[in-house]
Amino acid sequence: MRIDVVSIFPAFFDVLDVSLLGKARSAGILDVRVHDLRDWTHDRHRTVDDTPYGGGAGMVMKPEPWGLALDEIAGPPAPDAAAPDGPDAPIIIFPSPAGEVFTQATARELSGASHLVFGCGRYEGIDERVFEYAKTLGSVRLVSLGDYVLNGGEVAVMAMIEAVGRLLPGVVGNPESLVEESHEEGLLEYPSYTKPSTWRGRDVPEVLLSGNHGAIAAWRHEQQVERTRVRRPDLLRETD
Ligand code: JEE
Repeated sequence: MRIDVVSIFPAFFDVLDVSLLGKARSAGILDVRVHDLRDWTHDRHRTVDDTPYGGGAGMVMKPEPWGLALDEIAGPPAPDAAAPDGPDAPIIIFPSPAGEVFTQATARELSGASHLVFGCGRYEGIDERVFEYAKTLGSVRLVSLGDYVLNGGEVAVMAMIEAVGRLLPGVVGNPESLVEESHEEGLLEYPSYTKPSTWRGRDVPEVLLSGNHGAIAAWRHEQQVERTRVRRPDLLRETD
């Protein structure tokens, strides 16, 4: 999978080299390229923002650098109007507090693509025409990491790359853990323990030492349901 990231803070993404995904990159499963939006400015101050039409607080990202960056990275607009939803068209993702919420289902959808382009906004966001223009180059998604306010798209994109990257074949070391994840989907995970069996006066639940695999599976499932009921009742309501 090819991933392009456009940001005014490309150094944010340096940590991708040291995480789990660093291995995927060196193994050739993931080709991540990070670009500085200011490379597509032409004025002395490499300006990427301006005041909002209609007034209001803060600054808005200018459309021109974004247009040039997207042309170069996502390919120029195809003469064929159908091309943006073709199999080779990239998925262009803009993190936004006003986007659809990013979930494991979103990660799964994105993990099936061959080319993702992430556009990281800053300030109060990006001129709305950039999103419309991006639709001529690929399939566009505005995605929010969750219902809280960040200062820009970078942290959200980092989370999305990690969530998508670990679904690519050959990235998570143990494919069994992905199988188990899909098994108990929709429930919180069960509690985990390792050695020693007693630590600071606290014992590991006896059933886990019993060797009774049926009893262990039943106990873990029960723990999952109870934790979900207490912490995330929204996950138990079928229609939500
Ligand atoms: C992209 C700029 C900062 C702060 C105005 C008005 C918004 C933009 N889950 C998530 N939270 N925030 C983001 C996110 C934030 C971004 C950008 C993503 C680009 N910013 C910014 C404040 C505002 N506020 C009242 O409603 C809330 C706009 C994000 C993701 N993904």
